[in-house]
Order: sequence, then C-alpha cells, then structure tokens
Amino acid sequence: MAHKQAKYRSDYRAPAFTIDTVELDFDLHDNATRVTSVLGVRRLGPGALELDGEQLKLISVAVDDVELDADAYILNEHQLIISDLPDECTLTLVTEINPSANSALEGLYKSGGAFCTQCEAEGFRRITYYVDRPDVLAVFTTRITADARQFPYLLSNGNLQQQGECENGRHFAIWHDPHPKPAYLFALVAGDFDRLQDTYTTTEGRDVCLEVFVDKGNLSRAEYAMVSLKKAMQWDEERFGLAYDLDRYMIVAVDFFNMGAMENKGLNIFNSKYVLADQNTATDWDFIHVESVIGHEYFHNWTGNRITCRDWFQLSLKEGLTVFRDQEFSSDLGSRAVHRIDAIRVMRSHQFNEDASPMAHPIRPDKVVEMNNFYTVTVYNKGAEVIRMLHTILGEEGFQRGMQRYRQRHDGQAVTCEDFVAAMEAANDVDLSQFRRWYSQAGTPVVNITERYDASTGELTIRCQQQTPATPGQTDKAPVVIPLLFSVFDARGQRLAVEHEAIKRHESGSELLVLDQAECEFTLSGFAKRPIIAWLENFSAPVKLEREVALDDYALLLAHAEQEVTRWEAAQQMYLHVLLQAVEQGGALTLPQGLLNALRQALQAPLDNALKALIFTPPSAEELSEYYSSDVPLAAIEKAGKALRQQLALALQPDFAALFDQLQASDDDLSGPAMATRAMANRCLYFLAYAAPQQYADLIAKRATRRGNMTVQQGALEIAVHLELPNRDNILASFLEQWQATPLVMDKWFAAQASAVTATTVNEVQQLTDHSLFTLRNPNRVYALLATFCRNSLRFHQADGAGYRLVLDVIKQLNNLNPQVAARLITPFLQWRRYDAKRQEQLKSCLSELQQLDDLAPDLAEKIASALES
Ligand code: B3K
Ligand code: ZN
Repeated sequence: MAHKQAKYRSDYRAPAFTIDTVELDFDLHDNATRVTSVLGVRRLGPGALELDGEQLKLISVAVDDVELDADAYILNEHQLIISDLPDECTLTLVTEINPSANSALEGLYKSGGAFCTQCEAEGFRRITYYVDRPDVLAVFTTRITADARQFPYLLSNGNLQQQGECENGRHFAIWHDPHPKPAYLFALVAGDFDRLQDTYTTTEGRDVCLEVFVDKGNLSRAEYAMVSLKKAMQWDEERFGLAYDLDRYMIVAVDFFNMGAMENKGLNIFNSKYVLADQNTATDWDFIHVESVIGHEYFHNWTGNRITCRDWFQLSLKEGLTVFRDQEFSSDLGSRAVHRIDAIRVMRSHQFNEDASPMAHPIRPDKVVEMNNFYTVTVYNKGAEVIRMLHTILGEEGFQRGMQRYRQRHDGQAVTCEDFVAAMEAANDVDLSQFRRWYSQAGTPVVNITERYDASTGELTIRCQQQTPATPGQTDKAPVVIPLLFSVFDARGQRLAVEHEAIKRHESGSELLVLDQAECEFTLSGFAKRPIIAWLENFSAPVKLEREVALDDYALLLAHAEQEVTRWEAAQQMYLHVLLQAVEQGGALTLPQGLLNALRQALQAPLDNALKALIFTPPSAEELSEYYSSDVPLAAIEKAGKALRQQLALALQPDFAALFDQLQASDDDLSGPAMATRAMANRCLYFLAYAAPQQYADLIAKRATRRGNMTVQQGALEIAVHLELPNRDNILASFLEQWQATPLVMDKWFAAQASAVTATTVNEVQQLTDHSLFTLRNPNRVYALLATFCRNSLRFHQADGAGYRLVLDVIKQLNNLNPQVAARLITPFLQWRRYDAKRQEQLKSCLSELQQLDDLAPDLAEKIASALES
C-alpha cells in the first residue's frame, strides 16, 4: 500500500468547491450496490473540484447531465479531480461498492443480515466520491431500494418523505434531512428488526417519535435504552437549555461495530453492547454505560451536529465537550462521586499512559496520518478535563453563559476549538490566552507541592511548582493554567477557613487557587497546629501531584474529608505509598497498622457502598507502572499487589464477612443503592475468597451460575477465575453452557480469562482465539479477549515473550481484516522503551516485523513509525 501522507493542522484551507445539496440513490445488493449521487456544487475559490473516494468502482460522471469522457477528469486511488467546472453545477456520479466484502466496518457494510454505515471520520468516501471533509455542509435526500422481505426497514437521516413498492419484491423509501450536515453524519440502515417506539414532547412543543431498532427477539432488552434516551432529552433541556430539532429520533443496534456508537443526525447507529440490557445479561456498569453512551450520542446533536468541526484536528471541540456533558448527565442522575472517580481512573491508567507514549498528542493534534488513530483518551477524556477546568474557573453560570454565546455565534457552522474558547472568553469577559495552552501542549504536567509549617508564628508556607515533560516533537513547554481545588483541615478533621487574596471559595465547597506560573509561594496564617490539606480535590486538573506523603494525614482525610472523592483519593494515596515502597524492595510488603486501622474504620463507616467498593479497590498494576519511565519492575509490582490484597483479606476477614452478610439487594432492583450493594458485596466476596478459598468456593459457584442478575454472576465468575479457585474450570464450563447463545454475555466470559494474572493466562487466551464462539471479524469479541489481554500488563509482558507473539499474530490478521481494530491492539507495543533490555528487543522486533508487511495499513504504519522513531 502506498505510504499515506501526514496532514498538518496549520495547512488548513477552505475547499475550492462546496456542496449544498446531495441526492443519493442506493440500490442495495449484498455484493454490488449501486450508488447514484447528484451533487449541487458551488465554487468558493480558485482550483479544481477534488472529490475523495476509496475502494470505489466508478461507473460514470456527468456535469449538468452531460457525461464526461475519461480524459475530462483525473482518477487515482484516492481522488477524482475535475477541473474547468462552472461556478455552479450539478454533478452526477454513479459508483458501485461491495458491502459484503467490507470487513473494515467503515462505509457501507453488512452487520449480520442488515446493511449499515459508519462514516466518521472519513468513511463516506467509501460509499461515493465526495468532498469528504467536515466543513462541507449539505442538505441530504436519500432514496433506498432493497428486497422487501429481507429488509423491511429502510432508514436514513431526517424525515421519511415517501415509501412504496417496486418490481421484483423490492421496495423503496425516501428520506430528507433539512439540517445541512457534513458527510460524516450520513447514515443508512436496511434490515429486519424489532422496533420499540415511544414519544417525547420537547420544551418547544415538538412531538418527537422515538424508535429503537434491535435484532429480532431482543425487544425487552431495548427498554432501558429508550428510558435513557428520554432522560437525556429532558436533561439537556434542563441543564443546557438545548432541545431536539427533528420529528424523529432513531437508534439502531448492530452487532458489528468498531466503536461504541455514532451520532448520525436523527439516526444513531449503536454497538449493540450499548443498547441491549436487562438484569439477566447486563451488569450494573453495563446499564450505566448504556445510559451514558445513549446520552453522549444524543448530546452530540448540538455539540457536534448543529455546531460541527471545521477540520478533524478540532475533534476535541465536539468530543471533549460531549464527554464532559455525558459525565455531567451521569453525575446529575446517579452518584456524582462514583462517576468522578471512574473518570479519574480512566485518566490515570490510560490517558497518562498515552501522554507518556510515542503517540502523545495535544487534545488538538497538529499532525495526523490516519484520523481513526486520534479517537483517543487524550482527545476525548483529557479534552473533557479541559472543559471541566473551564467550568471550574468560570463556575456553572459563567460556563452556561459561554455555551449560549457559542450557540448564538456558531449554530449551523463548522468551527474550531479556538472559536469555542473565544465564546467562553467573550461571554465572561475574561482572558483565556494562557488557558489555550491546554489545547496545544501534550504531556501530563507535574505539580510539586511543599508545605512548611512554623509553629512559632502559626504560618503555613506553601510552594507550588509545575513542569510539563517533553513529548515527541514538543521539547519546550510553557506553564499552563491549573485550577487547584483544596480544603484545609485541623488535626481532628475539622474544616478550617482560609483567607488569602489569591484564594477564593469555589462553588464546590473547596478553596480555589489558580496556578498559572511555573512556581508560586504563598503563606496562610492562623494555625495553632500544623493543618492538613487535601490537594487537587475532585481531580481539578489533569496533572500528576508530587508531595511528601504522611500516611497519618491521609488516614485523617479518609475518615473526615467532606467530599467523597477526597476520601477515596486519600485511600488511594495510602495504598500507593505502601505499594511503591514495597516495589522498591522487590515486592515484599507488610501492611502498616495505620493503614489497616483506617481501612477497617472506612469499612465500618456509614459510607455509600459504591464508594466503599471503590475504596477497597487498590491501584492496579497498570497504574503503578505509570510511576516508572524505564525498567518497569513488573515482577515486584505483581508481588507487591498480591501481598497487599492478601494481607488486607486476612486482616479484615471478619469485617468483610460481617458486612457481606448485610448486603442484600434483589435481582431486579436497578436503583443506585441496590447497585452499590452489589458492588460492595462483590468486593467483600473477593477478599473473603482470597482469605479462605475453600470455604467460599461453593458460594461463588452458586453465584456464578445462578441466572437472575449479571452483576452477581460476573462478579463471582471473575473471582473464581482470577483467584484460581479449585472449582474454576467447572464454573467456566457451566457459565459457557448457560450463555453460549448470548454473545454479549460470552464477552464477559472471554474477558474474565484474559484479565487473569495466572501462570496459564497466556496459553488460555491463545486457545480461546480458536474457540468456536470467537471470531476476529467481530470487534466486540476482539476487544473482550485481546484488548483485555493487552491491558493485562503483567501477562502481556510475560518474560518469555509469549504474550507478545500471541498479539502480534492477531494484529497481522487484523491488518487485512480490520485495521482500526488492529491499531487499537498495538498500543502496549509502542511503549517498548519503558521495559528492560530483553523485553525491549522482543517488542521492537514485533514492531519491525509488522513494519515489513507489504500491505501494512496506515493505521498501524503511523503508530509503528512513531514508536520506532522516538
Ligand atoms: N463520533 C463517534 C466516533 C467515530 C469514530 C470513528 N472512527 C462516536 C462518539 O464519539 O460519539
Ligand atoms: Zn462522541
């Protein structure tokens, strides 16, 4: 494959021609679908009309109904270029595509028996020739023709205008979307589904028909998605003042989908994983994710669709903002602390890792080869943290004022991150010049804080320093704007007031100090004794905090801090302190009495059980690894982690047992408290089984195989597999027998085995790639088994290299089948520099082997090049 050229953000230029109207006609057939596209084209500036196209068979081109000879245009592998066009004309293109052969799941493809599309970012060019860039906004009309029996539903964006019968048992439908949109939001679905229908009346009085389409027989598993959709519509009206703008909102669930879901205008297409849920088959977290992804795609209708991106470098404009919105949605509806902790964990275990990798990029990247490689935790999750910092600095009212200004200025346009920041700035009369560095600088800033208490004066002098490490292509970093939320406590855990001109009381209840210099020092006074400070409360900035750890201070915060996130953070810092110390000593660990006492107290305290479950989840091996930039001491990390869990289990066994007996929730109760109860019951059971495997094996087998609630079943299955209980094989076999016909549940069975840290893990994962229920063609299966394994760093990096070879082999196959999925699996190879010499050699040789493939996909090529160059 020809080497794909990099694109640079600074090279942006408006296109020579735009497209105002598109009339598409699809004659759907499995192997040869004919697409006729009639484009209303208009000149914007000098130059030829450059249409993008990939893997298309061009049948004909006509300008104003006059067919062009082949010498009237230039056709190459990626483009169709037509010069000498009038300033306005109608272009008619006929192409042919083969949806059945499309295993990359981009463009038009078959998922099971249905036709569906995925066009973001650059998939529309696999359907027809087009100016496939997000700043070309057109009004689409789509006619679909297909066999009536096989494909009773023919769907596209907007409103249904007409439908009817054709010859040969075929039928047609015509859809019209009045809102101009970029091609990446185009969608088409044809298939046979069960349909759940409902209505919603917006605050503006619009009656909206809501429809969820799922595979036959799954109607009852779609109800939660429908409820979530209505909640999202109402929430966006109440919190953001944004109402829906079409008469119809459709969601279609498909089994073959590379990502979570897609916000196509009026016709969302979802991975069935984020639609189908009932308590028998979905865990409590699955329900929460369904709600949040349904919300996310719905919220895109304003942040993404009505106001879209000028170019793909601006992706975080819609994704960072929409993730922030979905996080707020989940937090307003459920436990704010639990959702915040979830987001913090994603940042610390995945985004920090990406920021330290050869693929590190700012939330608004400057250079892209394959756009699909930039749907990252940096663009999405760090992007959301940047929006959250704006929210922290401006407050809810100021932030909403900025959102209104953004909408007034840019509704119906394709804009930039700069436009968003400028709207926030104008609406609040503030200067955000320095804040903009968050958009341009990659890497995780490190904030170092030292405190000096002077008992004679009662003064506390605080010194803060910030520094951002170099990342590929960015050696010099300037200081960023860091909102630091914190609270001050006395030695009994009472909150102390703070007075200082640089500090203000924030609406969250914390103090707010905005750190914008490389360093600053300030003095607080009036403390009879040394005060204790909880820094970076609520993870108020995506930074790493460095400070001297006093275990007792954290014990105090765990017991007394007002904010739940601060309590959880205190526990995490205590674990980290003990674990990192142990790793330095090769992994040997003895739990300090202070930590044990603090945790026992937390276990008995009247805290939310969901929070308790998180407090009793110590940092993962992956999170610990983040503390080492070279020679990651994997063996010591494994040993220390095991010792910590075992000693916790033994020391607190009676407490876990007593609590476990009290934790009862009925299987069909999906309320917050019931979910919290199940979460903590699973944690208790984990530690109990650790302490006394024989004693709990039967109970765990019962829970793992009793149908009724998947949180209970999956929790027990994981314990049995991860702790290698004596009845583990029987449990796996019964679970398989029970759920073999339900792929989304089988994914949990695959993942439980791929996430285990046992002597047999690598072998078992290898064998599971040949399991009859496994296929590389379905992304969900690949993610469940292999992406899970790739995140299992203790086994992926197994010293003999067997983990590497296993994944390498899969990546080679996926390079041809589905490059997007392949590129996701390569992530852990990129960081070869962080490991010892032997592993470095092995990882590098895997990368070189891939690089030598004749037909290496650009998705992989870009990542491999960055890893080997850096
Ligand atoms: N916007 C889509 C992602 C499309 C991915 C393209 N490779 C889903 C989302 O963020 O809502
Ligand atoms: Zn999104």
